[in-house]
Amino acid sequence: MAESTHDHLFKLLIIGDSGVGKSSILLRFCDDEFNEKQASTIGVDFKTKFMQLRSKKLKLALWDTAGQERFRTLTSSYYRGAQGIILCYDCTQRSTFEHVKFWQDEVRKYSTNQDAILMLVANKATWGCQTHCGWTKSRTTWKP
Ligand SMILES: Nc1nc2c(ncn2[C@@H]2O[C@H](COP(=O)(O)OP(=O)(O)OP(=O)(O)O)[C@@H](O)[C@H]2O)c(=O)[nH]1
Ligand SMILES: [Mg+2]
Repeated sequence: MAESTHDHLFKLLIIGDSGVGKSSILLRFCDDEFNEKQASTIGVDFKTKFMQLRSKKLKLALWDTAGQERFRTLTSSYYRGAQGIILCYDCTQRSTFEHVKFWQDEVRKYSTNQDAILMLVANKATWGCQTHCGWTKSRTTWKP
C-alpha cells in the first residue's frame, strides 16, 4: 500500500488589506523567493507546503485571498474549516492596521471553526516602521 504523504493536514488562510504583502509572505514561506513586482491576487491562490514536526509529517494547505473589496464575497467562503488564519497588515501603512478590526469581524462572521488560531502579522518591517510610523503603542494593545 502506498505510504501516506502526511500525518496531519492543516488548512491555513491568509487575509488582510490589498497590498500588505500576503502573497509575498506565502511566496517566501513556500519557495523562499521575493518578487517586487508581485501582481495583486485575483480571487484566491493556493499553495501547499510539507513540514516535519518531530516525528510527524505535516501538510499545510495555504489559501491566499485577494484583499481587494470586489473579491470579498468569493474570499469569505474560504474561511470555512480553516484551522489557522493569518491576518496581515503593512506596518508602513497605518490604515491597514486600522482595518484589522474589520478583518476580525470577517473571521467572526465566516469562520466555522471555534478553535481556529488567529495570528496577526506585521509585514514590511524591513522599512524600520517602528521608528517612522509612531503608532507602535496602538499595535501593542491589539487583542484577538
Ligand atoms: N519592501 C517590501 N515590499 C514588500 C514586502 N512584502 C510585499 N512587498 C511588496 O508589496 C507589494 C504588494 O505585495 P503583495 O504580496 O502582492 O500583497 P497582497 O497582500 O498579496 O495584495 P493583494 O493580492 O492585492 O491582496 C508588492 O509590490 C510586493 O513586492 C516586504 O516585506 N517589504
Ligand atoms: Mg496577493
